[in-house]
Amino acid sequence: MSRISDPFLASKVTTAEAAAELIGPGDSVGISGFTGAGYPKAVPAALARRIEAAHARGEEFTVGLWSGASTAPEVDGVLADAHGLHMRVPYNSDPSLRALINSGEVDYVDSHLSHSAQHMWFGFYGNLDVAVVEVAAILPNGLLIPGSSVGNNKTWLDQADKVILEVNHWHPREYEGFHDIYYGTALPPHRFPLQMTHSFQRLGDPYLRVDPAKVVAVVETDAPDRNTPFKAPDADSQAMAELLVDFLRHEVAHGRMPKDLLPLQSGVGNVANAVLEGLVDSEFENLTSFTEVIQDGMLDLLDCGKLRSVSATSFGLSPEGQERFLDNIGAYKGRVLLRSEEISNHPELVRRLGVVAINGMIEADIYGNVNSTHVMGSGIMNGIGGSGDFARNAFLNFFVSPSTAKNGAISSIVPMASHVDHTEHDVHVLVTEQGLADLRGLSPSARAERIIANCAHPNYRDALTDYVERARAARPTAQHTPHLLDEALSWHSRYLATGKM
Ligand code: 0RQ
Repeated sequence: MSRISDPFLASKVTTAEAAAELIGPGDSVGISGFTGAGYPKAVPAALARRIEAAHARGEEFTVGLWSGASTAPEVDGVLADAHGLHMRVPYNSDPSLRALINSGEVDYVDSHLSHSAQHMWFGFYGNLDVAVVEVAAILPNGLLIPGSSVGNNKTWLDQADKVILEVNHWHPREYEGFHDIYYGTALPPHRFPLQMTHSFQRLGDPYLRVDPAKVVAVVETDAPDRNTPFKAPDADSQAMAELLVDFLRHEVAHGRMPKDLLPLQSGVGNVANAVLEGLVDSEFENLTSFTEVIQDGMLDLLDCGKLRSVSATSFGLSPEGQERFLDNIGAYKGRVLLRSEEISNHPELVRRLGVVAINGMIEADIYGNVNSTHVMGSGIMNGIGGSGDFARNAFLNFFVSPSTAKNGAISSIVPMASHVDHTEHDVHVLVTEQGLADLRGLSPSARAERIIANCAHPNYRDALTDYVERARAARPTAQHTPHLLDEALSWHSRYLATGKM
């Protein structure tokens, strides 16, 4: 059955190659896609081929790439391999592109995801020349049924000079009704409050809108999302998940949270998934989620009836999870909503709803500053993503990581973080496989003692304690956050000196 019911837009159907011809050197291109879901499957690859051909003729050809968040090898990977990018915003996790960012070839603007749309409206990123957005179908009236992610699609469709649509037959037509697209955002000083007091409340419509006059091409595809398989949670992830779920019990017992908890946000990855699995086996019921990405663990919680509803901006399922979702799609309707990322991650909503935020980290220092993004202070891993949107405004936040990295060669608890994404003022609870440190209400010195005792690996505890004691002794009149500046960062360079990084 045709997925393109609008006759005018149907007249725009063409090939990916012809569509890619409409993107020129120096253009800024806004694409759909978030955590490997809902990215365009055909046009970026055709663009990469066009760029490679131009380079072979000795012509310069790069574009700026704006997305929702991470995409897939078919977008960031092929464009990086073609050396076709000069700028990337707001998030990347592709290894080929990471290498080009870290070598200085590509300018990367690693930004809070809730900021990325408004920074575009404010004009901080310049003009958006082309949007390439994947959808599930086009209705007779030209409205668009979004696909497996929403991300920044609404903004790119609104703001781009030209629009290329990819209609992907792989997405279920039954996606209609799974989305909530809010068109009420305005620029300051004309903003209204977002009237949401429950995490599953709708603010907008199920459809994306596009001005048909801007649509220059429509390309049909039938290709799956990236759908990366999950690793089974390892012993460390399970240990962290148990500590975290126990701590939620402790909070309920102390009357700080209702027994059905508060809306949960969980970052992507192994530990987050293990926490969700831990909740499946727990006594908690009637849960809600106000998050960014729906992973397999969320489906498990929905399937067992413990999770009432989930609000997010994207799926991030394994192939098995995807199959399970498609097989039972009717059972998820009315319990899953995908929204634009400026809403899924909105600070106003995260604060009002009282979200419990769980995110990974690269390292934390003994005073509670958290580094989510940089290895050894300089090279970027992925980006801040939504972690700042959620953590800064959460009712309660957790940062989780194994206590060591690189097979124990480096401690994830260090005297001074080599880069800070979440400051000591924002961070509530640190969790490693060694234990959990509740930092709320503690001074920096008390935090240092608790983090070293509870979270640091035993191999590094004495050295960290020795550091704090010597720092205290060195400057008796500067005891608030004692540091030995010349030594603090040597914790990182010691590992660099091994030549393994
Ligand atoms: O490197 O892949 O080369 O082996 O960092 O680390 O332990 O596999 O953990 O996959 O959970 O990622 C913070 C990166 C953790 C992630 C981060 C090295 C380690 C490995 C990955 P290799 P792990 P995870 C909402 C939330 C920011 C965005 C965010 C992240 C690699 O959670 O990107 O929170 N967060 N979004 O070896 C040197 C250390 C290290 C280290 C880890 N101390 N020193 N290397 N590594 N710790 C979702 C979105 O926004 C989409």
